Amino acid sequence: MKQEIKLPEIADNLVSGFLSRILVKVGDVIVKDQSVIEIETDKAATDIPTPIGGKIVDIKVHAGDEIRVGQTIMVVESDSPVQDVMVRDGVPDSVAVRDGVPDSVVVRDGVPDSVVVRDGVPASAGMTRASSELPKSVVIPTEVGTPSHSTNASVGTPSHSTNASVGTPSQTTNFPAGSLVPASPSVRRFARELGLDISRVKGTGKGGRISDEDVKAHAKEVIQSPKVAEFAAYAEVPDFSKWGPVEFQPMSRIRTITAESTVNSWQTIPQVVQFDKADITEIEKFRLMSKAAVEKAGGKLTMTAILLKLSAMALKQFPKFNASVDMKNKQIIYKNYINIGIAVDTEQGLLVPVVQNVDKKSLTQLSVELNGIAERARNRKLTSEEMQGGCFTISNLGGIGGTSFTPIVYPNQVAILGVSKSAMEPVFQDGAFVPRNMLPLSLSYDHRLIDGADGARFLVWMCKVLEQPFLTWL
Ligand code: CAO
Repeated sequence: MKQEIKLPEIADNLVSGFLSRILVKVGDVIVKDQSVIEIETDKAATDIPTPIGGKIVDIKVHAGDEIRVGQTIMVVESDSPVQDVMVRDGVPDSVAVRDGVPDSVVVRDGVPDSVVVRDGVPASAGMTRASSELPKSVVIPTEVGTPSHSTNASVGTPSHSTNASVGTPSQTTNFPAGSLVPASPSVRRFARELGLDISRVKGTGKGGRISDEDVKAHAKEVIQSPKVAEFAAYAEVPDFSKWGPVEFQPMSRIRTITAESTVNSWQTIPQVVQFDKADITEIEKFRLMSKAAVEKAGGKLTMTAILLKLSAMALKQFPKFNASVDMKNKQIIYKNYINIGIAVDTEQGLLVPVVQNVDKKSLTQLSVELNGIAERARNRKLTSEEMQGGCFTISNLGGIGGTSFTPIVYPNQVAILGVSKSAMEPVFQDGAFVPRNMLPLSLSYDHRLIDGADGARFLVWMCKVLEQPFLTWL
């Protein structure tokens, strides 16, 4: 009996694809699930399997054709009835899959041939169910043996996440790598999306069959692993005592939070740093002149206090910098208040207390408040309220030294101002070199929201206002 093989559904909302290759010819005897053509979409190149076996009597399509879902591809002489085949993400529901890779896909360097890679990033890379549903502060480590194309969450992340499963509870591998794991393609796909190695999942079904629930249970186990919670499970460290004496010190709470927060930022925020230098010669004269008056009020008029004041003005001028990116709901949250975090170096580590409503306070008030929170931070007297609600952060390392650095944007903020040590420099002005006090600034920002031109404008504005503060009167 002659039967038609049609193009099955490949992925959600995909109605057609381009035929890149025909993998069989008229007269071939094919078996069920054998790949017969290769379809290319804007996402990937995918092998299409036949839902029935038989002898090919006609091929209705040509390489280069655009083929629509449901269109007849070929005709076979077969006794078995055609069953619907669902192909999603390149994995037909009935194709045997090893380690998340369909049997029919050639794998080179860990990347299946059929995955289109652009600029070193698989075309399917992006926000996954896994990354959008997981708690913000927890990173699910990528497991060893998971094909790199399927681990969206790991694209562009530091390499420490690539062998993260070492030492996690999922160490108990149920199936040796390369063996056939009893799980349906949709379950495999789900595990892949979570960045999990299916061969490590314990199947609770008949004959060890793995279900969605088993994958979820495994993911939960990985997340709740104490080592993951402490971010110490990215990779097992070598035994350094092989090369010399070592000492162990448990990580403090502050160090742990700093590690978690910086990893979270580094992995979720694409950051760009803009550099500039401000001529603070005049403002420095003003600072020294006004120091005594501020001291009388109980404050210390430093460059940090001045930058607090001017940053609040800049945030009003450039509201994008006073916003947060909410990828889950695809929205930008603009704040109508201005709270600025100040990085404080303490013996226990870095703390970032927040000065509230900076725009509503005078320079003297800010100097007093800054003095107070920096002191409370160093004496470990900050309340949890004083550590919350920051919209933007200033990190001034100029009291210590250095010519420039690249601060890391705090999670849920979009920019941070780094300040290095000011110094007298020869500046070419009106045909001659003149000594000017120059302050190096670096602005790290979240490129998801802020474009390069925005970053440059913000910093140029800050420099201008530091040079001529009366510009803010206009
Ligand atoms: N260039 C030159 N001198 C500077 C300066 C700069 N950018 N910033 C501060 N100074 C000077 C101050 O004027 C002060 O000099 P005097 O004692 O002669 O007046 C001296 O350095 C010390 O300043 P300070 O630290 O007491 O006060 P501050 O308000 O400038 O800074 C604070 C407060 C809390 C920001 C700072 O003490 C601090 O902890 N800095 C470290 C921040 C940090 O660790 N950042 C890294 C975080 S990771 O991104």
